[in-house]
Amino acid sequence: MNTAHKKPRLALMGEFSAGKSTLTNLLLGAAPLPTRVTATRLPPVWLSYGTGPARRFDLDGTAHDLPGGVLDCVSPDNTRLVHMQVESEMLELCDLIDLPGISDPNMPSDMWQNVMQDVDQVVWCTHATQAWRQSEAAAWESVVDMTNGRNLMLVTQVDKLTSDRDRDRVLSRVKSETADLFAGHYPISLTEALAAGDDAEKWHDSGAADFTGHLVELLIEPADAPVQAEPRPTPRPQRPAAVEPITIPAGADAVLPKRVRNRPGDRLRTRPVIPGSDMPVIRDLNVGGGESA
Ligand SMILES: Nc1nc2c(ncn2[C@@H]2O[C@H](COP(=O)(O)OP(=O)(O)O)[C@@H](O)[C@H]2O)c(=O)[nH]1
Ligand SMILES: [Mg+2]
Repeated sequence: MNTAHKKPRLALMGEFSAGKSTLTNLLLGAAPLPTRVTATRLPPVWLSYGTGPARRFDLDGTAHDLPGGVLDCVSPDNTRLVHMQVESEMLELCDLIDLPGISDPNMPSDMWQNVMQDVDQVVWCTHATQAWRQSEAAAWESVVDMTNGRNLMLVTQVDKLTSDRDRDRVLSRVKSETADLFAGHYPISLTEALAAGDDAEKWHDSGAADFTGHLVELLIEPADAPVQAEPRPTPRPQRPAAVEPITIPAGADAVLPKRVRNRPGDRLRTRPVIPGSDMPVIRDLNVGGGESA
């Protein structure tokens, strides 16, 4: 773990198709990443705050612009890392890294492991219908000590478990098997969270409110504070109409920040915007390129 940088670097990890790219798009309130079962397998995508062009770094570290942020020509065979900049409030809090699936046979095995050296904390996405497989436990064991301990487990696609009993069973099994390995465990339906729009009750019911509340707390805690492990359930909203109206800039669909702003003791709004101009990708991954210090 490299602690010289200002903003924490949050990696999204898990098996292929667990929902990492869907979660990235949800957190950003924008959709720069493809999310399909058959989505082209991408190398790690590093997102930071800014307006600069998307770029890919090829295997020898040379940077190439990706006009319009189009990822069509990007594959693990020619690219080690993609760097994209988005003006998202989430990225004022942290850099976000969408990693390839951990046991994807089409990925060079070191593709995500190399990036872990630059990661501070992780949201682990495990698919509810096959949660916490042996391969996940093994991969997590190999990297957990590289993190700062502020890691969350997200049990995704819980809408695919149709009964409450099934959901409870999966969640309690995952919790009991990983109790000491994560600071909190949250079930979520990412598709329901994305569809919630301005409906605070649907946002809550999707699982997104409790999860994002804890995530933001972990991101804004001072680096030397003890890890806040207690989940803090968000009170169920009684009247969605009471949600504070927010002016959303044209084109921005800021799902997370809308809710974050509604939290008591709002710290996001007063936080200064730190443009992502320090290009941590290039310096810390030592892949060369024009902006190296
Ligand atoms: N039903 C349901 N589908 C989901 C959910 N999250 C993701 N998906 C779908 O699962 C597929 C894989 O998601 P993606 O984000 O690309 O997974 P990744 O490989 O981990 O990045 C996509 O078709 C998503 O639309 C969810 O919570 N519920
Ligand atoms: Mg993906």
